[in-house]
Amino acid sequence: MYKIPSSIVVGLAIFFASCNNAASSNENADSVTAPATDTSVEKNKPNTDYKPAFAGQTRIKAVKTQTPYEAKLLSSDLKQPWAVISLPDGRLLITEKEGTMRIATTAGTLSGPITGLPPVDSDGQGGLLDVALDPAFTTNRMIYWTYSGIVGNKNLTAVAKGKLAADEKKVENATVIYQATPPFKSDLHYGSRILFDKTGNIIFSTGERSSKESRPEAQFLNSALGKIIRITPDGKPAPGNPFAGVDSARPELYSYGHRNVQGLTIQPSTGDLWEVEFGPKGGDELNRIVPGKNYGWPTITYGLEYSGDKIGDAIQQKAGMEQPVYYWDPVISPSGITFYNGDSIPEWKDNLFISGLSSNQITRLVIKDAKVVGEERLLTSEKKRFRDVTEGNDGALYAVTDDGSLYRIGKK
Ligand SMILES: [Ca+2]
Repeated sequence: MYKIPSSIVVGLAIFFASCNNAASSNENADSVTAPATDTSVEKNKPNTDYKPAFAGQTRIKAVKTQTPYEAKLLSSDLKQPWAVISLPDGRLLITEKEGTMRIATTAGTLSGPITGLPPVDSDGQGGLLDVALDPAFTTNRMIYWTYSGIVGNKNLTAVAKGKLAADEKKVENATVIYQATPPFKSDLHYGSRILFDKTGNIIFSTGERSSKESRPEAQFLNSALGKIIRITPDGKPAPGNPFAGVDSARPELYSYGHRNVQGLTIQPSTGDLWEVEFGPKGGDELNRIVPGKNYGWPTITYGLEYSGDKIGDAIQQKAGMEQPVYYWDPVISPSGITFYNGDSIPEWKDNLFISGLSSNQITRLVIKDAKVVGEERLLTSEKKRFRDVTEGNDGALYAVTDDGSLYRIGKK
């Protein structure tokens, strides 16, 4: 059996003697320390004086993992990985931003690049994004992925499918099944994560492409920007969607009013759909998605423009618009998310794990009855931009970083 050389075992026994505010990097160079009575992991000053809609919506009390665990660096040889998911045999399927995939063993051995995917526009935040397995993957080898597609001199989030060849070197018969129109010329805010729901349909996310011109489309029901979308494996609107039969609304829409959803997962214990999305300066959000609901962007937000200007009417709550279950100010830059469903670290059961980019951490949230009741920051000492996190078939978490690293985080 392959043994991890001790030289690449890092972060040994990260017991987290304390929640280290020095390592919880954010973009606020001028932040000041909050009062000592603050029991949350966040010690930096918020960007705004906005008040939460309910107690516990932000800066919940810190919790600490008690079971000894460790983070192992399995590989540093990925090329800008964007997503990591588990294959039925326990290996990991990883997307790379420039348009290839690789398979990694849980010992960190990487395959060569898997090719055959349609071209991606990998400028800026674009590229090959997330991937999901067909529920019948074991027999049909079908995979589905999201990516930044090129349309003339514009671009958009698209969904494609294809068959992972038996030799695992290419994807066969790649077919584009959905394009999140209208296309727009931007290299920002494509979303995107993709998964299958229990009905065998696909749920995936988009972004609103970031510009002030495209941003209002998050509220438009005739646009696919800033949405969570539910389609069949052939790319048609899925049966039972909330806007089916509503004039001028697209029947593929599932929820709306989103900014840039880069985390999407189903909670195993409840079947609920959860997402995280990037806020602007402040206002990163965790939402529990109810079909047909409006999640508010850009009308309501707990953040500011990057310039510091207020957004819209500077309101945080409005009738008919959903409140986030939780928000962060300063931001954590939430990317992938997964619920831990393993047994090896008992206190992690049904907790949500969030890979963070600018925050250089993996956030652990304890969730009870659809409310956040505790927060912890993991792997802060690694100083990496964590792009995605998933649970392996062995009950450990696996995470990828922008600099090409693959980590295993599990019981020590
Ligand atoms: Ca929102």
